[in-house]
Amino acid sequence: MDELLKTIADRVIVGRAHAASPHPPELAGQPGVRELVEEAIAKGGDAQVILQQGLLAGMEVVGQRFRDCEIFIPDVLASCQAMRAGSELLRPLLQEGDASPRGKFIIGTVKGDLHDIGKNLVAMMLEGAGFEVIDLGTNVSAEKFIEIAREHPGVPIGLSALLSTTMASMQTTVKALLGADLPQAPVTVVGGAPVTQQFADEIGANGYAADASSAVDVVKRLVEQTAV
Ligand code: B1M
Repeated sequence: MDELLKTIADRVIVGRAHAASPHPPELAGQPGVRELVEEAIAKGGDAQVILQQGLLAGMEVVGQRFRDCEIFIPDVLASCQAMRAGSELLRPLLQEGDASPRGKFIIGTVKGDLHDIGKNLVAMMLEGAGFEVIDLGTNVSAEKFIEIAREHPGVPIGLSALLSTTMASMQTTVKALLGADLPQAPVTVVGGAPVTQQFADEIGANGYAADASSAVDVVKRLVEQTAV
């Protein structure tokens, strides 16, 4: 299984989504992330392990290479497609288990920010924990968050930001939600690579989560607190 997980990570890095893909040409005819994840599942691999040690391990390297200017946006997009081909297969498995209905959860990536892989994982894990997720997508304005918060009073709202520049949008959005005339006070959870607990406290967010698994714990805790 270790070798298979390593190959999955390698195929995420080179952006090989599936066997029929022409990219990259030197791997023509060879399995992509989709087939390899199918194989790992068929061999009884744990969905969390495949996600962490296969897909996310690959994305970690992609992030380092992008930062070091060894690869460029088209390469990163190919890796994102490969990551998606695998995570879609894992989605139903990550949703098994403790999935008793727990209410709704709103999530979006803040205005100016197009990164959605982390946000999608958070949404997937919350669905897995029994939440009905309302996913607003990326580049979501403060006005849109307020509109949806008004339609769904008291439902916790997750904001994701991946750029240091869009942390300002996150701050603006939380401030706008707190200042909006909503039927119930908004409950916000923030996260994304540049976001920290300290920043969450500074902007008045109710919760911060460093990764998708801890987002589930934070949201559950906030829901319990608001129900008391
Ligand atoms: Co972008 N990008 N990118 N990029 N990109 C980063 C974020 C960057 C760190 C790369 C780098 O330079 N090292 C850098 C930001 C630097 C900074 O601001 N500090 C960067 C840049 C600069 C840019 C552009 C400006 C590049 C350019 O155009 N010159 C541009 C901006 C576009 C925009 O948004 N307006 C850009 C574009 C892109 C692509 C479109 C090519 C692509 C995004 C495709 C997509 O998402 N559909 C992309 C990608 C893929 C990355 C990297 C390589 C990977 C991000 C990722 O998906 N990671 C990234 C480098 C890196 O992060 N190391 C980078 C995997 C994902 C699972 O992790 O998103 O962190 P992450 O999510 C985690 C946690 O953060 C947390 O849980 C998740 C799962 O554990 N989490 C939450 C996330 N949201 C949460 C919400 C929560 C709780 C937890 O509660 C609600």
